[in-house]
Amino acid sequence: MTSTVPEADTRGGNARPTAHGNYIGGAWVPAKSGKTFENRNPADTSDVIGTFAESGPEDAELAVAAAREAFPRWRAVPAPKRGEILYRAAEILVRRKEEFSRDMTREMGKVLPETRGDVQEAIDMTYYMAGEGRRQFGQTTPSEMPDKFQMSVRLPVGVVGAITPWNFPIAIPSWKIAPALVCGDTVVFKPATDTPALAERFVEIFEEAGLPPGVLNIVHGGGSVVGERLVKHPDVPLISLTGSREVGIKTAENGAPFLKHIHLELGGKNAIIVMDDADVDLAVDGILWSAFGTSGQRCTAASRVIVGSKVYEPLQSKLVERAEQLKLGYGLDEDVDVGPVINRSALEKIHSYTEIGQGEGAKLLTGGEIATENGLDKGFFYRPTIFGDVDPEMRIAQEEIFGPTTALIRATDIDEAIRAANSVEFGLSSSIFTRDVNKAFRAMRDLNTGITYINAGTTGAEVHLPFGGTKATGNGHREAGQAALDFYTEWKSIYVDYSGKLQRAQIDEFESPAP
Ligand code: UN1
Repeated sequence: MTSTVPEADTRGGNARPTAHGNYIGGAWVPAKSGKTFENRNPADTSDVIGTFAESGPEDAELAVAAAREAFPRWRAVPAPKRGEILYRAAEILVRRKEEFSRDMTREMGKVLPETRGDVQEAIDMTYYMAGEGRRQFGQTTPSEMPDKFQMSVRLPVGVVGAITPWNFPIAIPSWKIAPALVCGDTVVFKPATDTPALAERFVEIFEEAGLPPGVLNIVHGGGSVVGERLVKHPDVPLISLTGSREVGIKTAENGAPFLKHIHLELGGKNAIIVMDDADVDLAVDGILWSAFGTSGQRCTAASRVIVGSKVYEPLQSKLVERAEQLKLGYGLDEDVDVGPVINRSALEKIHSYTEIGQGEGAKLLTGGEIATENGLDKGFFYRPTIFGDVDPEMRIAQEEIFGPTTALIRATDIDEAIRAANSVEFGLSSSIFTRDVNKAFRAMRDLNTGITYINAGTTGAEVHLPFGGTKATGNGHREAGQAALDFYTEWKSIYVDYSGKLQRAQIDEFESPAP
């Protein structure tokens, strides 16, 4: 067992012991107040990652002013040329992937293969959006009148406020920043206070790739200060937020008086259905990855498993056995499967749900405790937790826990399974394990989520399809893929009359040529 972390472990790459600041108008500057906050390694809280600008509303103001000033010039840069800068940024990310991945494990805890995946997702997204510089297609269509041409074009909107969480410190920012930039918008980026270092790295690569000053700005600090200032700022017409349902609602309310375009990516309570005809071993692999990867701290985590009555017992015993083999520890140690959770309050919230589940009468099959052995007490570790015989209405089966906790629910047939899966307020991701093509197609149609997987877990979205959910997971927008362009641009319809005379749509009759 090598789960202890040596003090000031520097395998994470570039430690930044001093305040780096905000990036505003092309310069790294401290917060106006001079205040800073410290960020620490969640696997070992004695390891200080660095100190970062603790910004106030005045810093957000400066960043918005810089982004606003940069907008007319940036929107005038031909989209393919904007795409070329993204292409260069992606190349730099490829070069720095290993360093960033190590830094990310140190900063937020998930194990190295997963942080590599996070950086890879940003590489994929940045290349994909670089290509959109040469697409951003509109429509051309015949007019109902002669000698008239018409088309629709996408136009940038203005300054984007991008507010991002800590669980995908580079991937999620890339979902917002890359499409915004290629579409010609400018950005003020407010990353989570738990992952400021990785956010800075992401901004640095755009600086190195030659992005003009002011086009991308970063302001560190709390959501209730910096985030709220962006949402209430009249010069920020677009807000994209990935966060909690509560913050999402507040964001929509605060942005409403300005009629802002608000994209919200909120919670999930995702279910994996395992039918009686499924490959149970494959399902167990999918459940372990989806429930305990990133210590369950994904919007797409499988926090419910709905199991056919014939396979319930074998699945339960295999799953518990495999979960108990998962090794907790520092994510840079190669034999570690599950890293820490992000901070103390997350640890406490996760543990409170164990108590809630027990109070509700669910059977705790494994886990359910804070892990402290072999130096794990230096960080925030929670044992992979499985509840059995869970009623779909219990709180542990309804509320987002955002930790390594999953609930097994019995179902007698596909109808009951789909009903249980849909019986939550969220609608992000879902999955079904079955070998019956009819059941698979039923699930694809009837699982009320933005994403459905067949014979795979609930995580693993790729960047060229839309990402987002139904119901309380969001407000109907999607990110990634072509769908992202719809958020970061507005359509303009253009009519060109070259007849040389007044032609009135819907009024003047077209005279068909005589037969
Ligand atoms: C999230 O959990 O917020 O599909 C994003 C996935 C990842 C992205 C998850 N590619 O799980």
